[in-house]
Amino acid sequence: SNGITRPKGHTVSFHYNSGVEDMHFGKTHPMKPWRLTLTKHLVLGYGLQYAMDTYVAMPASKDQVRAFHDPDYVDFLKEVSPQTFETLCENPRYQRFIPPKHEGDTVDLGPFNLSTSPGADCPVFDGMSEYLFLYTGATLAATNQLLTGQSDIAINWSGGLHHAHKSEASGFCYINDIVLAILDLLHLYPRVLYIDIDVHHGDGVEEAFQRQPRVMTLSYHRYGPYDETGHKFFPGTGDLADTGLKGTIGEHFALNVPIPSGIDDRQYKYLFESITSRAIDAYKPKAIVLQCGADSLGGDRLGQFNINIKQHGECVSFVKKQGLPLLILGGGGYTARNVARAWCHETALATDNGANLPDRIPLDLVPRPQAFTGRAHGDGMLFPKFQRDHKNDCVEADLEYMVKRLEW
Ligand code: VJV
Ligand code: CA
Ligand code: ZN
Repeated sequence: SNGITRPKGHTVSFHYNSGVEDMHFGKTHPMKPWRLTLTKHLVLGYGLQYAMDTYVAMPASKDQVRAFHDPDYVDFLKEVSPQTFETLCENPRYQRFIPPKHEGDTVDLGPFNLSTSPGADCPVFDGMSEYLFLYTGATLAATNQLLTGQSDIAINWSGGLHHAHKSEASGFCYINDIVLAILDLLHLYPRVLYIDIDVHHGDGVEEAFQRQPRVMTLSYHRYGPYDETGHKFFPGTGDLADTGLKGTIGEHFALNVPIPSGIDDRQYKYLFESITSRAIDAYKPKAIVLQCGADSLGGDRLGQFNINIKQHGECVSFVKKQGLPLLILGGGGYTARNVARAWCHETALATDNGANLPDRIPLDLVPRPQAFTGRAHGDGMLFPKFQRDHKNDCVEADLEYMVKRLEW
């Protein structure tokens, strides 16, 4: 055999629908669903399917999505395509969702922060509606698997879209599958901890539960003063002082760990383990949702951290070690080969096969990028070394200060 075994003492399930793969946000848009194809082939190439239960996800229903999102937004998302966009925009029902124009806007925005302009964060593209309801369906199936006790760990790498708001798309996210999952978990578990290691702040999830003490959100992210171009790192929220909505019972149930660029493995490990363990000890969650955005890896096209796959994976192992029902989701990740390596490695860790992956990947089972559509996907070689390093702006004293400040 290939040395891959099922974990002893816990069950892992993997939820996915290949329908999410062949989507294109736009020619040079950083979000490439094709990274999910690469991840799947790497997982299968190693034989990790033998270590877990694999399920083909069904699309989420409109009713399921309405548990968080505005019904008008849900109908729009279900109907929208590049062909129907303009007509839908004329519909009086959606007028109140069209934002006022700002001076210097580079793209024309329609309702819900959606746009057909090629430079938009949240473009309307062919097949988009199917894509959205499929990644959401996979997250809800994974959640249900935990709720019914059929899995102890459930994985959906196509989910984890943490920026979407109730009636607005944001930062490549349209449906907030994480919020929907947590709402379902609250039916059974009195307290749910949400942990977010994507390089961006998990603002959509934090906002959704800002008045809810039964959900604690904890995001680690790049954050800092304005850069040379006069912009803040997206989305610009998640200050250390932001701990939930003041004056509500939700106050103190949001935690934010703002991090300068270039943080390395050792520094990240120190922050992640000291803060996460304090949060768990104090809050005593009964289930955990872990968003594993891979844009916190060194060499990411959008990210600015210098952490390696090994440390990214150690975050997953650290959370798994708590022995609580665990929903593992994807998120960002813009250097596709690294995303696939990280998420395959983390699938192995979840199934206790971390030590069983041979150093050499089974290349014959990993499709080469050219094999798909002939279109340029932007990632030539599969696994070259990280190409870009970010200057380490982390001052040790600041990291220590953050850990101290988060004591409560
Ligand atoms: O920084 C922003 C917002 C702007 C306005 C819109 N323009 C396009 C970019 C600047 C202020 N948006 C971020 C969004 C990051 C979303 C991260 C999502 C996640 O990883 O947390 C979870 C999945 C941003 N950074 C880089 C870009 N947008 C970007 C967008 C493009 C692009 C290049 C960069 C959109 C289209 C094209 N190129 C062709
Ligand atoms: Ca984060
Ligand atoms: Zn991100």
